[in-house]
Amino acid sequence: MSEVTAIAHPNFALVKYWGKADSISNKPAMSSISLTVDSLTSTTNISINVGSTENIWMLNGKEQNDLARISPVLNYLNNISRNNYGCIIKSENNFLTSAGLASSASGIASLVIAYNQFFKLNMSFDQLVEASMIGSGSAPRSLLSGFVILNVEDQVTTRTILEPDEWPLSIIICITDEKEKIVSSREGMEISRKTSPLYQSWLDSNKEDIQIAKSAIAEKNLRRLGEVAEKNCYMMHEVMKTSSPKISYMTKSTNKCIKEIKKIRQDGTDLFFTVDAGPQVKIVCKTGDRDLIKTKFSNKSYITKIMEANIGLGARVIHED
Ligand code: 2P0
Repeated sequence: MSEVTAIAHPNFALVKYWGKADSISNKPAMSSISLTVDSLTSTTNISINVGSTENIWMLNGKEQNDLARISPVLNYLNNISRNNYGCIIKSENNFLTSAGLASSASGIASLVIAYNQFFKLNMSFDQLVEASMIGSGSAPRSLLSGFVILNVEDQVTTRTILEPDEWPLSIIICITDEKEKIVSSREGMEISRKTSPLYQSWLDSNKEDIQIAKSAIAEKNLRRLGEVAEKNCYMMHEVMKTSSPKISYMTKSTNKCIKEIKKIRQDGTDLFFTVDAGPQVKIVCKTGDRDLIKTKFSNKSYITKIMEANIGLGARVIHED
């Protein structure tokens, strides 16, 4: 085989991961629930770097000097494949990289799936989870479709709770700032774990948030899911803000966007928001309400771009040659 390409979508957490239990396996300190987002894509193409044992990583067309972000994953995979080849790894995102849209989750998930296929490793699902997690604690969720739970209570388990076609929801992504973030999630969550006085209560509230979100998803109750997702989102951002140094991913534009969402809800449309490690606002709504909601944001000066998506599929191979 001369090359393999795999695709993965980012996932947005409704009950979020912010803090690690272990920085080597990169195991999250809390469980999380996400939804996989279909129109945003990371693709990774793998081929052999003929005549060399060196790995080359191209991200969005640019050769990366520093492979630190993917080296631990490649080491894990190389230990299974025991190959002596260098690889050329070409990763492309069709959306903003490192701006709070979960590009590392989809990037790593697509890399793991492409590598597994290229070297015919037949890795078990648990191994795929383990490899992905080493690269990004949220990446195992991008292996799967729909609403996904990453449970870390005893052992790590990852599974789809609800498939995309079981509850037709849409996601509207309001981009408020296209710059790459200054504090990476990895740095930020370590700062929070070590310094935020709210970190322990953030951990303690995780079980209950997971239970509420799971039952809201089972009931397909958008209002109840929205309440717990917004509460969980605010709490994560409070943990960030009370860290030392303070971490602020939300901006004035983020807050203006949230204010408009609350107004739309007051006017009778069911929707909710979530915000991750970046200033962009993700809205979850019924697919039938999507166009109406989009028009409410079409002329807002604090939004630079609006993207839309439905709930998507897990990581998969799309091409092999
Ligand atoms: C999440 N985030 O649950 C949370 C919400 C951002 C805010 O997982 O250090 O890129 O590589 O495990 O997975 C982003 O963190 O961090 C993230 P690492 P990752 O989606």
